[in-house]
Amino acid sequence: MLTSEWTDGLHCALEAAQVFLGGVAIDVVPLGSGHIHRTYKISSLGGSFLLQQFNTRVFDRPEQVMANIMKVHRHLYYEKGMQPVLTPVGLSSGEAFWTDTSGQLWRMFEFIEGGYVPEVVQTPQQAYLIGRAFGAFAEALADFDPTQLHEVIPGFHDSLARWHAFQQVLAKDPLGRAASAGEETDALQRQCHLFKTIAALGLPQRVTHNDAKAGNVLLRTDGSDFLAVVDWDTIMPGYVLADFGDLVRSIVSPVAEDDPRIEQVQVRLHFFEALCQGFLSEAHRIITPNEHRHLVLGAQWITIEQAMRFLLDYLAGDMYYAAQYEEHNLNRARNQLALAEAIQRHAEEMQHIAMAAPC
Ligand code: GN1
Ligand code: MG
Repeated sequence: MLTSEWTDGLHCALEAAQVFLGGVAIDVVPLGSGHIHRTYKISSLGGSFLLQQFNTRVFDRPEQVMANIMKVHRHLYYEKGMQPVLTPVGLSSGEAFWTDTSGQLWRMFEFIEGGYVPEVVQTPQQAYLIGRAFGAFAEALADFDPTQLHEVIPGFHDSLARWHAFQQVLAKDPLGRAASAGEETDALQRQCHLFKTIAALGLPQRVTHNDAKAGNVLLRTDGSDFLAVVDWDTIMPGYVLADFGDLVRSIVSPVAEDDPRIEQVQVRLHFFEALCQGFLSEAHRIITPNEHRHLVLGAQWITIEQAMRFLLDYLAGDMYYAAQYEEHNLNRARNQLALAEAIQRHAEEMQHIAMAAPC
């Protein structure tokens, strides 16, 4: 049975869709599993669209997000001829957002047809294609000046600042949850030296996606190729290691990031190899030797950072990542810590594989 919140959501989404499309929307269906926005597929007489209720708590500078997306769209579509490519649909007034009567922001994109997103990556071929999609994305953006983009979430991958914030929340312990997360907190404590190592590498700033997880690539339904990289909200200046790290984090484990069966978390080395082959087959033209040498370190870094983000949110009371049950964010943190440990155990083999891939 539909909850009233859900029904209201559909009703509001349809109203927003009519505003964007001048009244020709005919159907609305909830879509996707993102943590941040609410997403709907809109069918209309003029084709299909993706509509989102935009989360202004996470992105408090929505105009900057859309300004970045427009610039990246122009670069990829007009200068690189990338197709299909994420394409925003504005209002007839030219504005990117519509604000409803309750103050919620809505935005729209063209719907990219013929694709699917695997929830958990099931074959090395999928890992290869997802790697290639993000490798091509990085390559196509390598000549785009990162200073042209807004830093939409300042310090997004500043792990040292996040570590500081984590310790503050831990000390306050607003919900009395710290006692139930003692082991996880200790594990983070043991790993946080990596944050300093990464900051000291002197890596080049590039235009990066910053949410380069497998779920943000559309694959062709027939499995023959990738279609497009989506979810561009966090595109901003960053390190290529962060994107590669998110790819590893979301591809090598056979279970989803919130699976509580942490004994099932492991590194599937042949998936990692396929990912490296795919990513570097495109990105080898732009990656520096220093970046190449540190790809595996990037995977460890981002996985630990993600564990810290989940654990911080658990301690803070699930303010950022939607939690379906009380220990959801704690389980996410446990899962990611187990993955970081597995990556560390296999680091030597992974390094060998990454260096053997074409570059
Ligand atoms: C969030 O909403 P989604 O799933 O696209 C988060 C990412 C995390 C990811 C973990 C803006 O992305 O950074 O890696 O959850 N996005 C933001 O699944 O914080
Ligand atoms: Mg995202």
